[in-house]
Amino acid sequence: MAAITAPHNPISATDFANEIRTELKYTQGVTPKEATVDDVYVAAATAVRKHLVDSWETTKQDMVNGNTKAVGYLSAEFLMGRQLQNALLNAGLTDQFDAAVKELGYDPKDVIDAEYEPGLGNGGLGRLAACFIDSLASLGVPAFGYGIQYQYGIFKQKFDEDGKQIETPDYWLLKENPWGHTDYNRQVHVSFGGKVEGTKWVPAWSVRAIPVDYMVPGYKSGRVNTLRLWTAKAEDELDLLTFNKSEYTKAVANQIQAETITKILYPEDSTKVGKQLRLEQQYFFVAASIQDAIRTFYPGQDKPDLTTFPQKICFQLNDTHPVIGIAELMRVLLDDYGYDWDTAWDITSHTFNYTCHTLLPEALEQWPVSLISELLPRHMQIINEIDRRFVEELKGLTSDEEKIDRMRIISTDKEPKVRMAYLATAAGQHVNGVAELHSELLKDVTLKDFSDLFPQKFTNVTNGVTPRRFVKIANPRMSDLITEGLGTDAWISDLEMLKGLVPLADDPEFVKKFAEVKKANKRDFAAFAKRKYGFDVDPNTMFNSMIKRLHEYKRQALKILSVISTYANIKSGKINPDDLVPRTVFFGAKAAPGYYLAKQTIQLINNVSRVINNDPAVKGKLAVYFPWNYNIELAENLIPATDLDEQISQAGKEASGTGNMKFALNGALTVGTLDGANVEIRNLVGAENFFLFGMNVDEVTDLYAKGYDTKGLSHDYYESDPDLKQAIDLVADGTFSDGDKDTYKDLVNDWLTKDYFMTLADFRSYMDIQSKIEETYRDEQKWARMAVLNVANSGYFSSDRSIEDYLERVWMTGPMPAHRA
Ligand code: 26V
Repeated sequence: MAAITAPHNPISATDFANEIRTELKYTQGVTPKEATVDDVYVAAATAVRKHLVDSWETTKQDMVNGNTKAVGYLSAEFLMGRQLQNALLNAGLTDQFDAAVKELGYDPKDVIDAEYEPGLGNGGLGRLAACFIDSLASLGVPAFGYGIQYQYGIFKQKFDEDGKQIETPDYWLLKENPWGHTDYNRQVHVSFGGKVEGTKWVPAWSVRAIPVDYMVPGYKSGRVNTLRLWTAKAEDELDLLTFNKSEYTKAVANQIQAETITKILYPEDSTKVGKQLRLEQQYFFVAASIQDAIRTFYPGQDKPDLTTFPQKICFQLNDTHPVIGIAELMRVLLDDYGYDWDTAWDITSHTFNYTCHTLLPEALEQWPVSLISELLPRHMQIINEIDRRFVEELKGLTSDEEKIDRMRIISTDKEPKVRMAYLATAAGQHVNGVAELHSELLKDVTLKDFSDLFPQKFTNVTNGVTPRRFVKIANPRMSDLITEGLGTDAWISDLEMLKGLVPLADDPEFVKKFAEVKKANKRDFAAFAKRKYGFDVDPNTMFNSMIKRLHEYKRQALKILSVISTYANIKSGKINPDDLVPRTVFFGAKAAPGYYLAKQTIQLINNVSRVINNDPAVKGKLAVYFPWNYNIELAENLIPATDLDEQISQAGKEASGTGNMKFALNGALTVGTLDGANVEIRNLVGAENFFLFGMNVDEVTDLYAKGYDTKGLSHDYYESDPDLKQAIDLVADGTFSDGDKDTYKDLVNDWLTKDYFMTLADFRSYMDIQSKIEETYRDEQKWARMAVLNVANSGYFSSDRSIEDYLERVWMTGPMPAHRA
């Protein structure tokens, strides 16, 4: 059966303008004359939504009535980005919108710009979830995204006059949110605390979980899935009895306690936060989602046959955050539906799969048994039993007692903890890493004992990104050129078709056009940077970007030290500035509020930027900009304008990276280490089209074995490399802190005594590759040709391909048959 491809929407621009007018009147209550651009945005969003409602409805019906297993993507983060352009694209209304809005007297760009970007995620993990639900819908796979409707997203970042990061709250719901539909009629209840009597849980308190539903329209699939984000409300909004006694504060206490659960996204990423509230958040959203899945797939049934549950839906655990769901499904089956342990376990273990997104041991969550016992006493009982039975199973597989001890779900230390990654691995059908190298390291290091005994559970699914948002929408010029080159726009849903561009890399005409697209994108970005940040960016320089969370392992320090070194060598005359390729370096990065060294690095970058940009000696040769509050919007603007992308993490630390894929797909060349998905990018685009430097995983391991971080070996690198020494000395001597020698002393001290992520050890190799980069860049034609080859060979990194891999290797399901009215 041919898949349905949503036709270009047949309505005219004039009709769409009328629909917007109708929404202005009936939704916003304003006349076109009174309307502001914010009104027009809400009206347009509401109008587009209505074009998607029919498909949304049929998708839901077909999912429940059909027999294609659905996917429930459980994720504490969904970093969606703005919705309007994506909704227009998938509704086939982009052109009508442009014309209609102009007819109403507005610039379409301003209307798009009126949308406030929701920041319900920290970084790569949350953005991946957003790409995945886009691809699930585009492939026509029945799926729910389940997560949390935080009232405050990731903090807004500003810099103070010293260049320090300041965090301010992100109250995104202050602006109208036309995409989320709060469905009070579909609330469920989630309980906490209390005690167990025998095996009966008597909770102490509960909250209401209210779904806020978002449409997830597929691209040309005719399908619209649902993202369901839960918001917490008190059971009794207000305690009237107390209120009548005039104890107002006490009367609203319940409400405050309940609403705190979904108040704010934890701004941490990869660091320990053993906070009760975080466990409350995790349990809250998975418990609500499990109830929701049961009622969705067994509508109106009091005593459903839940042995069929794994045929209805499988849950993907996006990292350890939703892993408490395993104990919750067991509890529901045992206590609410009366199944025996073996049946309940059989259902549960066939329902969950787990994706690990890290190799940093500190990011693998472990919850103290004491905390779980207090908040979820029945779940702790169940986890104890899972652990006991797991140990029994292990005894049948190995006689190695130490190994069994290492593998226990509940650690045996003084303060025992539940290792959530182990629980997920023991209970789930599959465990996957997010890039080939990462999956290998998971098997060989992080989860080695498990992969030795359960090799069949382990697989890899390399990450991907959605070509709709990150190519078609973000880079319209290049998209048009690709469509022209291939003679079709079918590549947007079949990204491997980009391979068809390979021969065009040898067509000077095409390569020239490609280079012109990049130049135009750079001019656009310069205008955007001026408007938004007041920066005077020179679009005739090389654009060199490093945008990602600020973390030591990602090594923004390496980049800034190299910039300092180049600057110092120009100043001292060692480098003739006329020999340099003029370059503008961009950073975008948020640091977790409690991450001290990361925050010092931010301050250093800002001050290097201030010094360099104000020094006439390097004017026109070297500039550094650090636009604050890095978010999806900035990524969408900067990536298409970038010539050179930095992926310079210490080998073995970045699980995958997804920014690297976005850049390659937009014709930036990568300077990078053999880490995460860089390895696969390099293999596909060709080693000659990738700037490789630095140690590989084995070399890193050897250097640790020699005592690099424990014996202070970094100091040797400092002493023996005059460029490195000079750069670090400038940081230490106050050049970037108005003469104050203390500002960066902890950072400098860390570099010289520990340098766990081996920034100093990789410095020389990083500097050496720069000359090759410059030499290549000087040959415009050559650089552009390499860029074309990067695009042509990166089709593999579509999240559509990732989802196809999950379907085949993990979920064992596929698209629904196309809908027939
Ligand atoms: C961990 C934690 C732990 C404590 C509290 C808050 C919090 C929030 C997020 C995380 C997850 C850290 C793992 C993570 O973000 N991994 C990234 O996942 C990307 C998508 O797979 C991948 O491309 C990046 O390489 C990887 O760092």
